[in-house]
Amino acid sequence: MNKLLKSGADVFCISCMTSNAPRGYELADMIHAKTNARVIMGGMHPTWMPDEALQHADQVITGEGEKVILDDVEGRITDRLVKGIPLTCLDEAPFPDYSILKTPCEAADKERAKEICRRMIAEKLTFKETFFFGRTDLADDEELLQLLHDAHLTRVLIGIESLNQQALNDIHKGQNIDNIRRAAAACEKYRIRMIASIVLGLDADKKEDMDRSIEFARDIHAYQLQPAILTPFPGTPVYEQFEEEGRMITHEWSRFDMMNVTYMPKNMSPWELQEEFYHAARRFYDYDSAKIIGKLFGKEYERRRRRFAFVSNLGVWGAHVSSHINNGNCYYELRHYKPGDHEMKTEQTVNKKADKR
Ligand code: B12
Repeated sequence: MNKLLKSGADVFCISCMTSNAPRGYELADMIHAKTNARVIMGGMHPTWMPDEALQHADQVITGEGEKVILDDVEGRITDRLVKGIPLTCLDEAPFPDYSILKTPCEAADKERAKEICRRMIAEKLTFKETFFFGRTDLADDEELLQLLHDAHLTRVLIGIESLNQQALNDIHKGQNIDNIRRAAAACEKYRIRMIASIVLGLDADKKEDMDRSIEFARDIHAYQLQPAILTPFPGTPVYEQFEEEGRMITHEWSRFDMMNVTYMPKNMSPWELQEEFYHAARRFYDYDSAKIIGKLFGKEYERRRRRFAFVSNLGVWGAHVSSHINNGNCYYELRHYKPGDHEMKTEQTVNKKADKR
């Protein structure tokens, strides 16, 4: 950062998701304190909380930045709050060079995806492996699966979310369990390893549902599990709903990273839900399942999976130990949070108080 501060730059652009917004604000304040540079902020969080971001930035650009960023940086736009203009065609973007993607790109357009894979293969734009986001309807297209494999797109994140159909309906996820099974089998056939993403804490979900989802992910030979605690991000309907129902238990944005409980769940306490997150990691990453992965995808992946198992068990253990130590850490606060309590005091709040002293 010091190097950047001394660079003589006259504009700094900072992008923030919710969980790193506090750090973004800290950097913006530091830039203002040490330089005369202008700070422009954008991204998910400033888009939904522009007034908050404007307390630290000179200008905030909401929504998509490409079409306005140049005018803004070069001083032709001077409003403090700037509304981005959506791109309809990637070629309208000033930079970087997206020439490989010549026509409008639709993420769910399979023919377009095939075209991109073919170009990647023909122009040798492949890496050892590349990770991508996919949907269960991949299973219907063997040609696409083969091309993905050949372009080394061999690790795919698919949102299973829940095995409870009511919970799936509540989040408008148009898929069912059979779709997921079929997608997993199809990926396995083409040696594409699946990362199963599961949301923990949907209102319709009970503990048993979450346990079933983890079992299911093991059953379909998912290579990785991405358990995500339901996180009501500002700007989303679920955030509005939980605010209205008085269920938010913290507004410390750094905790909004899908790994920490930030609201009062419907069917359990916040700590029980946090424990489910650890439980998911521990159940999924065990040494037996590493062996199965080794048989399916090779020894290298078995070794990687063993490392995952080790690291996740270590993390689980660390969080559990912390939850018993009353030094203001977030796990302790979460474990001891009672319905009706005020907002959780977290490490950050405690540290800020300590800084003031
Ligand atoms: C790809 C992706 C990732 C990738 C790459 C992340 C990255 N840093 O680039 C990986 C897999 C690493 C990842 C990780 C995480 N992700 Co992610 N990810 C996405 C995903 C699918 C697409 C993001 C993307 O690239 N969009 C395309 C680009 C072009 O759009 P964009 O980033 O929004 O930027 C545009 C505008 O916002 C604006 N803009 C952005 N920054 C700036 C800055 C300035 C100055 C200006 C003017 C404009 C501007 O202009 C851009 C161009 O139009 C989104 C979901 C989605 N559909 O958006 C989730 C998403 C962004 N991820 C999310 C989260 C929570 C995470 C993690 C915290 C998860 C975790 N627990 O680890 C980590 C954080 C990692 C990190 N520190 O960056 C959340 C963020 C929600 C929020 N409000 O904070 C999202 C929205 C998914 C969700 N759950 O809803 N992620």
